[in-house]
Amino acid sequence: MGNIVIIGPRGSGKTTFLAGLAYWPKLKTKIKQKTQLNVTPVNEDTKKLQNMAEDLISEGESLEATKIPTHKNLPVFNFYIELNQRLKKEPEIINLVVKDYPGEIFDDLADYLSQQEFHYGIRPKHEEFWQDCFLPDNLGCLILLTKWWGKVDREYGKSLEAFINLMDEKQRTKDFRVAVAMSKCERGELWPGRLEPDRDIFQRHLPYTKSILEKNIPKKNLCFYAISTFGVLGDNDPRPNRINSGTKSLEMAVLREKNKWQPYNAIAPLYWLTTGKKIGANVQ
Ligand SMILES: Nc1nc2c(ncn2[C@@H]2O[C@H](COP(=O)(O)OP(=O)(O)O)[C@@H](O)[C@H]2O)c(=O)[nH]1
Ligand SMILES: [Mg+2]
Repeated sequence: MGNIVIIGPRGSGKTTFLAGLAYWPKLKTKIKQKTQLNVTPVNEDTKKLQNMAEDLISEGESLEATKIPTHKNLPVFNFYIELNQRLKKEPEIINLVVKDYPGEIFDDLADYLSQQEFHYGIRPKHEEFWQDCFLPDNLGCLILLTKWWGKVDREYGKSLEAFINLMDEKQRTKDFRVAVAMSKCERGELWPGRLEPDRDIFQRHLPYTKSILEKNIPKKNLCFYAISTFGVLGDNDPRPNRINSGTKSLEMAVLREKNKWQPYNAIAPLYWLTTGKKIGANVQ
């Protein structure tokens, strides 16, 4: 069993990412026919997510509760994943258990750092989530980041510094895997950098954030990814499979062509977080 959590700012695509995974068995595209992957939603929360996936992805609906639930009544998503890799006779099984933390948990990290610097002893907001996050049976977390311009490098860096302090305090610095992903990487400025996100996305656009992570997390426990739940229109058609919905905010988008839907790189970060082994983005 691999337990992980997903954190990231509000609107970074966390819930949509999980909805994409839950929807995988229902996906009817060419790519699905040559799939190496079987994903089965196991428990009620995950089946509910699967039922809502189409609305979440095509209509841009939000699953998030208006009020932050406590960590005890957060939905827990459980996926049974079979991965058929070439040259291997038996499929590899991953029993993934994921919690999708509300965006506020990440967004409030920066406040915690500034308070802590001035008033030693102040406990972070959402302490119970951080305790839950660093429980010993939790293998690691997927951090979804979504912006790359202006002051955001500083902001992300500060938030992650607070995150690292908490990880340290809970004595998980040595054995907690951290996968940091730029989400929605079908966006034109990011797509060419997806093959080496470490260098071409993070080093280039978020060097401060990257340096904070690299300074504090052992190399074997840190990995950078580019992912996109919506993906592009085809292997030879890099146009984003997305329409900006525009009604709510600039960051809101919906899927453009359902029958060409192919998420990009959903499995590699989950696989690494649960097994510590790397696979390519082409395993779909
Ligand atoms: N362009 C693009 N938009 C996405 C992608 N994934 C999610 N979104 C959009 O980002 C917005 C926020 O997504 P959501 O999953 O609710 O974010 P959360 O707050 O992190 O759970 C929604 O409008 C989604 O449709 C993606 O891969 N590409
Ligand atoms: Mg959400």
